[in-house]
Amino acid sequence: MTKTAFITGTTAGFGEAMAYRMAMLGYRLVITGRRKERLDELTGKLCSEYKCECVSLCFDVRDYDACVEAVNSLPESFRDIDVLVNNAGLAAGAAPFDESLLDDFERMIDTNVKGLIYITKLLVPRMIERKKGHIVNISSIAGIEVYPNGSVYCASKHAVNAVTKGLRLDLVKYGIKVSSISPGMAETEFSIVRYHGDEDKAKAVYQGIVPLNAEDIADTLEFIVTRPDHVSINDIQLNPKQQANTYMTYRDSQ
Ligand code: NDP
Ligand code: 8X3
Repeated sequence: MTKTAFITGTTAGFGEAMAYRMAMLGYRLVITGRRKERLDELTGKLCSEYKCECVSLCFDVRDYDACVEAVNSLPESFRDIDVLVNNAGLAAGAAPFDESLLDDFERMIDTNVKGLIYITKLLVPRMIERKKGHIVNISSIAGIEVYPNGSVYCASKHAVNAVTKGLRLDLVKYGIKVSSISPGMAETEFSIVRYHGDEDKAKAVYQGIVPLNAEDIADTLEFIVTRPDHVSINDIQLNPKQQANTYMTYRDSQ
């Protein structure tokens, strides 16, 4: 029986790579994001290259009514979600708290925390009814450690970890697994978004190191969802070899 995965934020980075990987593993897919052209392109490739049955939903996870409308629009055959990957997220800005923009703080909390909660709240009831399902939240090393100039991004990922642990406690009785992946520095569109489109600043983040890439995260998701039914992976934290923690990175030029 074909399983269904619902992945948020598939128009770039980790989400896109995880969509391809889940298609390769034979899943039927619900892919989401705000950029319709990218969703259409990805849907086309998933269908033609992997013969994947795929539905794309274009909406903003910060907008609860849009989340409801999107989930309600799913065809019946896509409503039983076996794996939910809460991936959509961002960092906005990297500055001391007092110099940061309130709007950036709100975007991070609304996307990384409230968006994850909205989607999970909408999809969990059917998992409970079916007494099966697996939720994989994309957290971050920033959910474990706090670094200078990252207070609210780190707060958002600490919140993701609290929600992950709370869900695990509340859903264990239904046989639903709850996991998280906590990557360190990975080169995607993440830093371009964080620096508000400044590509030079984004590139500098990875100067002198070999960062993680989206395939590394897809590998991690594959490991998590292919364990035997009795095994639940709580969290996998992975870093580039040159990153010791959130603020100690050994660069080639050093
Ligand atoms: P990218 O910027 O490459 O991708 C982010 C994805 O999230 C895009 O598909 C984007 O789609 C989607 N997204 C962002 N905001 C919204 C929104 N409001 N509504 C719907 N979709 C949204 O970043 P990554 O792939 O690197 O990041 C994915 C996740 O991994 C994030 O949660 C991030 O915090 C986390 N992470 C990233 C790390 C890194 O170093 N790259 C390390 C650790 C964790 P669209 O713009 O089309 O809406
Ligand atoms: C992104 C990882 O620590 O570079 O979540 O901000 S970090």
